[in-house]
Order: sequence, then structure tokens, then C-alpha cells
Amino acid sequence: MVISVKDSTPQPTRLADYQPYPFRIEKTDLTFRLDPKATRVLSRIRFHPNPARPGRHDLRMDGERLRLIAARIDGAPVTARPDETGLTIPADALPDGAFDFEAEVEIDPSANTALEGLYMSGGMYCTQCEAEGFRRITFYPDRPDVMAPFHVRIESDMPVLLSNGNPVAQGEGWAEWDDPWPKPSYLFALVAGDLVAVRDSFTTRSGRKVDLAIWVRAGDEDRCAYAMDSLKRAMKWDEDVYGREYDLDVFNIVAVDDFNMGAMENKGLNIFNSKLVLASPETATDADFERIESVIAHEYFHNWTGNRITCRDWFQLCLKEGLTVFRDQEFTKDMRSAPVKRIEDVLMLRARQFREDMGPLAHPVRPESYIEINNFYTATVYEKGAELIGMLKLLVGDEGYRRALDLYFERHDGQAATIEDWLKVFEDATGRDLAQFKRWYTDAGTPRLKVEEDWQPGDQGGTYTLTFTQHTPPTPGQDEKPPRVIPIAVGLLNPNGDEILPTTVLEMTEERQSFSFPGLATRPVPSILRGFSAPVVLERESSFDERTFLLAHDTDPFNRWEAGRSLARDVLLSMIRDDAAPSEPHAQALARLVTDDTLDPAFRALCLRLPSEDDLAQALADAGTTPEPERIHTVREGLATYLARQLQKDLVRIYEEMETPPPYSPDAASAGRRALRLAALGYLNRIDHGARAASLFASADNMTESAAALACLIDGGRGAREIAAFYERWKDNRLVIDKWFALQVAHAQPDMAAQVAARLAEHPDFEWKNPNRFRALMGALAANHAGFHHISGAAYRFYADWLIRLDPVNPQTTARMSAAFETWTRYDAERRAMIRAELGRIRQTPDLSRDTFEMVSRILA
Ligand code: 0A1
Ligand code: ZN
Repeated sequence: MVISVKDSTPQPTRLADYQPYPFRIEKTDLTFRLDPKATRVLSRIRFHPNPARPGRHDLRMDGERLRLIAARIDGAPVTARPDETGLTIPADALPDGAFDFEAEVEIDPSANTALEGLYMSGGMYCTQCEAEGFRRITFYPDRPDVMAPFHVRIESDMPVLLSNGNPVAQGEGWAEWDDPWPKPSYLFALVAGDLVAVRDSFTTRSGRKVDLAIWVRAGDEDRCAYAMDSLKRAMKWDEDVYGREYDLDVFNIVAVDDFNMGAMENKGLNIFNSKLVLASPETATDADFERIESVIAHEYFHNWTGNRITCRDWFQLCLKEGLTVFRDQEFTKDMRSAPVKRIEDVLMLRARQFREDMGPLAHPVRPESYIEINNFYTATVYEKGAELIGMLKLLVGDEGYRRALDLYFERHDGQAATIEDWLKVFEDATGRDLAQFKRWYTDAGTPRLKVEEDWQPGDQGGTYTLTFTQHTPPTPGQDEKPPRVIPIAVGLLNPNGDEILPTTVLEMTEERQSFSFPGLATRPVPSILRGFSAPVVLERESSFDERTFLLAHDTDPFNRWEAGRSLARDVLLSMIRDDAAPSEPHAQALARLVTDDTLDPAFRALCLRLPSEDDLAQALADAGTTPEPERIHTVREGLATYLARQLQKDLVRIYEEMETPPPYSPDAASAGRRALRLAALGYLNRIDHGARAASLFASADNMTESAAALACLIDGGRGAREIAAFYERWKDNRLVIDKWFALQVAHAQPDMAAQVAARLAEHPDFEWKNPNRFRALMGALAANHAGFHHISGAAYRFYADWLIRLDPVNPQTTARMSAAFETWTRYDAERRAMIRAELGRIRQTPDLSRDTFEMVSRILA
């Protein structure tokens, strides 16, 4: 029996099997004759034998869903028959030394709903090649360690024809582009469409004038200003902080409506999900503006960390992603408030990465095997990857970090590098041995850090000792977790609230280790893991009084927030577990903080935010209690209502004082005031019967307030009229209608969430093949914790039905969204059985994609 590849169980790719490609490429020439159904791609690739792989080798190229029209070697036709995954030209059909391989293939962009390779979006052609999309465009060694300069000719009657690099020539119906910088195929891009440009320019510090353009559909030009401004600030920042200049004459950004991810750093031609480009006060929220600023910067920063220096193989993905996330986080800190950004990043890390690390999808920042690489664009690779850079910087100091990065750019420019190369640069630049640090890359799991304290009074002053014990629970495939090096930033305060030890980084390298602080007049209060100096779970029993003390006095803003956060969490946990009453002292401590006008409003807004239901479910599961979603929901609502009553006067004052005068401005200070005001509204809404929300909705001139007001109305079981008005006003704006779908589902009552989602899925505007729209509705359902986990199982079923429907259309998005089930082992037997049944049903689906198969199998394992 012949088993075709598609029917057999997909096989993993392993880091240990890495081998260099047997050929190098001197030049890649591509011609595209664009046609929606039958695009012709002509390629000429100049290959040389790779000295790193001596001997004679077959020429194996990747290729999927390609119709081969003709192939030639040095001009002579070769008969080559492609298989499901590529094309092989046997070694004996190849000349010695260098040769040209030419091919003509035909592809069908209009049939490409997976949005990988060349596809159509809203009548335009566009591409997405990372990670392995280029093989759907033509036959090629589609791997990041094969780098080449590209020349591209596009033939099409579309008015705008774009590719990577610099424009070299154009005429009626054609354009040519040349990218002098060697790049892997995943950074290739092409766009052809009826687009208009918003233009600007940037002069680099060495005087190169760069033409900047953001390409959008006519009518969207007036929503590009913030993205353009962000781009110029990012270009300047990378020069100032990293000494990195841009290296082409043009930098193009294109906004597309159909995109699986946020954006893509293609060399000189970034392609963006339109929701991360288009923003106006009326259509985008403060959070959208902040996200646009950071993603524009992220993609721009990839020009050096990702493009000039790329990854040897996909196991090294964190080399570019962890570093680039770290860089965009630093950028946002410099543009906005550093403490607020740090808190937001940690909230996100805990919500997404800790959740991943504690469940069946846990994997190292540098994984060792994958079935589908698209499944490894994860919070672990990105966000934990960024944390590792932050720890490195803390360990080697700012100076050492700068020297190491200079050396990295100097040594590896133009190369495809590894984590070993990265760490070696730090070792060489700073003289530090990073062998133990490397475990952060190779070992999955979130370390738990236990803290014990000791105080010994003495004649020369007392000695205070902190003893730490680290332990990392096993993760899939990794039972043993040797100790890691953990940078623990600590400070000490005396009982008056004065800092007696400023932030000091302790380096923990053993499983158990003590650090003593002699000569102290009184027993100090410790502030541990300042700035969240390592991605660990701190396990420390500390008294209510100590935490309110830190909440009032800690000089480290992160730990000040953390003290309040842990108070709120403990109050909620004892209410959930022991039926305890809400805590009055907690409410008082919170009131003192949020009314402290010396504090940044954005910071105060964060302090008002209660832990999410999902956070609480995780915390309960962690402590060995099975979470009951409906109880978590009721209790959390109960505490919020209690706090609204206790803090009512202060909240009313905040709500009034924090009003921002028109015109709307997206700057951090104004956004912070709105955040605090809307946090106050979220509480007051529970006791004013929606009065404030309704009036804000009616008067708001910006989306931040409109959306928040609408959310409050829906939370209170009201808002039918406003929902309809919102739709009428925005029905022609896809990005706003995404919000309309998401708000209704995310804020639906738990017992109604699945029904609301099902009703909205029937709406004519539920264009489910559009990833933003699909995510708006389904993502909101998964985010409605008590709704998703409602004991009826209706949401599980509905969600699984839709994953099954989307899978053949868009495997990548289906696979990513299946992670909604990753926490299933936390819950009771009944829910576990229901989720397992849904996952099983998905896995049994005939012709299930490799993407979804891998995810569902790992979740079930
Ligand atoms: N490299 C991009 C993200 C990205 C990853 C994969 C994609 O398709 C599979 C698309 C985009 C970034 O980090 O921004
Ligand atoms: Zn990235």
C-alpha cells in the first residue's frame, strides 16, 4: 500500500538534525505575471556548492501547491517531477560548480484562503512568507539560513506594484525592485493593488534620506498619521539607543485586511494587519494607539534584529523575536511611562505565557522539535524570550549589554545565527560564563521561588537574611529541571518607609541560597523581585500589614503595584474558597492609593484593575483547588460592587476630575487620565444603574470612551439601543465592527455568552474567513471565562464547531485559537470530559490540518 504524506501522521522536525543546505545562492531573480487565478512565477536562482557540505548532493527545493510548467538547469530543460512537498534534481543532473536553476510555476492566489504565500485580500495581491509561505510561491530552499539578494519584476495592471528593497525601474504594467541585502525567503514580499500612499521622509544620522510610505485603500489615508509618526520615532530611537541606521532608500508599509498575525517585517516592505496601522480618535482606542506604536516599532526594529541578522533555523526564532520584543518594550518605556509599561508587560506575560508554561503546551524558549513551526509563534518564544534579554541585561549591566550588542551586530551582520552565537557574544564582550544562563533557553517551565526570612538582632546592628529556594515543576518531555541563574532585584525599607537598601541584584545560582544584610538598626521590610527581575512565581507568605505597607511606601513602582495586586488576589481567593467577606482594610488601602494625586493616573488605573477570572482560576488550580468558573465570576463581581460602594465618593471625584478636554489626543498622559476615569466608571456602573455609561456613550467623541461605555452598558444587562446605534454608525468600518462583535460576546452574562456568540455568528457581517472578524467573535468568547466554561458545555461545542469549520480554510488561525482549551486540566471532571470530547472530535476530523492536529494532540497529551 502506498501511504501518501498527507494521510500519515505528521513527522516532527528536530533541532538535533540540523544540517547546512548543500548550496549557497548568489542571486535570486523573480518575475511575477500576476493573475488572480493563474499567476505565473518565473525564477532564476544562481546556486553554488556550499563548502560547509562537501561532496555531491541532490538539489532539493521546497514547493507546495505549485504547478510546474518548466524547469531548466543552465538553460537546458530538465524533467523534474515535484512531489507533495517539493522538487528534487538528482546530483548527477547537476553541473560541477555553480549553475542556474530556472523554473516557471503557476499558482492560484484567489484560492489561497490560508493567507500563506501569495493571496488576495480585498482585491489586492499580497504575500505572507514567514515561516514557510515562500514554498507556495515557487520552488526554493525555503529555510532561513539560505540568504540571497533578490531582484523582482512584477507584471500586472494594478496601479501600485511593490516588493523588497529599492525601486529600480517601472513602466506601464510593470515594476522592478532590487534588494541588495541578502535575505532568506521568509522576508520576501510583494504587493500589487489599487492603493494610495501617505508619504513622509526620514533622514538618517549619516544623512541618507529615506522615503517613507504607508499604503492603504483610498479613504483610509486620514487614519495613518499615528503610524507614520511612530515609524519616525522608532527610526530615530534605534539610532540613538542601538546605533542602528536604516539601510535602503525607501521604507514601505502596507495595510491589509486579511492577515493571520499582527504584522510582518519583510525587508523594506512591512505588511501590516490594518488594525495595527489605521487609527483615528473616533475609531481607535488608546490601547489601539499604544499597540500601533509598539508594533510599528517592532517590525522596524526587525530590520536589524531579524533581517540583517536572521535565524539559522526556526528553532532559533527567539533570537529575533525575543530580542525584538525586548527592544519594542524599551522603546515604549521611553515614549510613555516605564513603570506602567512594565506592569502591562508583566500582566500580559502572566496571563499568556505563565498560562502556557503551566499547561500541556509548555515548551522551551528555544524548542527542540516541532511539527508545524507556525505553532511556535508563542508567548513563550516572544514574551518569555524578551524576559531573557532583560535578565541578561540585568546580569551584565547596561554597559556590558551595549558592548555585547555592538559585538553582535559587528560579528553576525549578514548571517543566520543561533542562540549559541548570541550567548557567545555576551561571554566575549563581558567575560561572563553563561553556561547556566542557557538553561533559560533550553528548559521549559516557570520556576517557583520560595522565600524565607531570618532576623538576628546584634550589638553591631542586626542581620537580616533572605533564603531562596527555586524549583521548576516538570513540563512535557522535561522532568528534571536543574537550578537556573535567577537575578533577584531586592530593596529594603525600614519601618518608617525609608529605603535603607536601594535596588540590588542578587544572583541566585543554587537550588537554595541565602543572602545576608548585616548592620541594620531594625528589622527591615523587604521588597523582592523589583521590576519583576525574573519570570518566576514568587512564593512568599507575607502579612496583610506588610503588603499594605509596601503598597504605601515601596519606591519600586512595580512592587508597589504588585503589593496591591496580591492583596486583591488574596481577598478574592479567600472569598471564593472560604466564603470570606470583602476586606475593609483592603478597600481603604486601595482608596488611599487611587486618590494619591502625586501618582500617575495610568498607574492608579492599573491598581484599580482586579485580577481576571482566568488569573483567579489559575491561582486556585495552583493552590490545589478546582476552580468553579461561575463562583469566581460571582465573587469577583461581588468584590467589585463592594469596592464601588466603599470608594464611591473618591471614584465619583476621579470620574469628574479625570475628564480630558477635547480635542482627543492619544498621548500617554491623556490616555492615562482616560484609563483612570474609565476604571472608575467600571466600578460606578455597578451602582448607578448605567447612568454615567449611557451619558458617556451619548457624548463621547472618541472610541476609547464609546467602547468602554458600551462595555459597561452590556455588563449591566443594558445597551440594546446603544448596540444598535453603534452598528448603524460604524457598519462600513470593518475594524470598528470587529469591536462591535467582540464587546457583545466578551461582556455577555456567563449563561448567555454562547447564545450571544451563536446569534452573532449568524449576522451577515460575520465574515468568518477574515481572521480579525473570526478572532473578534471567537476570541471574545474564549476570553469570557465564565461564559466559555459554562457548565452547559454550549460554548465548548460552539467553539469546536467553528474550529472544525475554519480549519480547511485557515489552518494557522484555527491552530492558534485551539489554545483556548489549553487550561482544560484545571477544571472539574465534568468540564474536563466535555473539553476532551470536543478536542477528540476536532482531532478526528477528516483531513485535519497538520497545524491543528499538532496543537490538539499536544493539548490532549
Ligand atoms: N515575524 C512577525 C510575526 C509573524 C509571524 C508569522 C507569521 O505568519 C506565520 C506572520 C507574522 C513579527 O514578529 O512581527
Ligand atoms: Zn517579531
